[in-house]
Amino acid sequence: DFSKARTKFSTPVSAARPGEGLRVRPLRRADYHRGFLQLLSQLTSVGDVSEEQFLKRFDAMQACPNTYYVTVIEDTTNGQVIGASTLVIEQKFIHGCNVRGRLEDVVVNNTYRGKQLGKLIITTVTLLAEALNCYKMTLDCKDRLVPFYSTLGYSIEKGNSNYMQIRF
Ligand code: 16G
Repeated sequence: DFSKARTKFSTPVSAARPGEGLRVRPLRRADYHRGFLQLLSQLTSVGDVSEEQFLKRFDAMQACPNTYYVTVIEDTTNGQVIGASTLVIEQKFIHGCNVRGRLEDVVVNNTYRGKQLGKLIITTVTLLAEALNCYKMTLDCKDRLVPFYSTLGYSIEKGNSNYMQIRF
């Protein structure tokens, strides 16, 4: 089948070569008008977020240096943000005052399936975490996504993978 053959033999996508008409870059303030929040609503509830609220949060993240790395994929043909993921760097005392990476809010517009964009955005921020000297990178995900994340090098740590929460 054609799409399988393409995946197998074409050059793998990378942040530098994400595919025709696509661009990988950090989130910008103007992305409020480029469908960033609409994209996130494919992941979970976003709520009514005004431009003012968005910019305030964006600035608050920028004010924490070396902590929030929100990466997006833009479709340059229509200027829309069609993929996103966030790397959060958590400072620790443990492991010699090391840092841990957290992979958050990964989403690819569902009309752009089959272009390896999930893989692209995750490998991009995973490499970034490694480059920033994180001793590990973690994520939580739905059961059905475990096989997918496994293909990208993530694994369930036996005895230490109970995702627990308290909601407020
Ligand atoms: C998933 C996401 C997490 C996101 C959460 C939202 C990844 C790897 N995991 O767990 O980052 O914040 O969903 O769900 O993207 P919630 O609205 O139930 O908190």
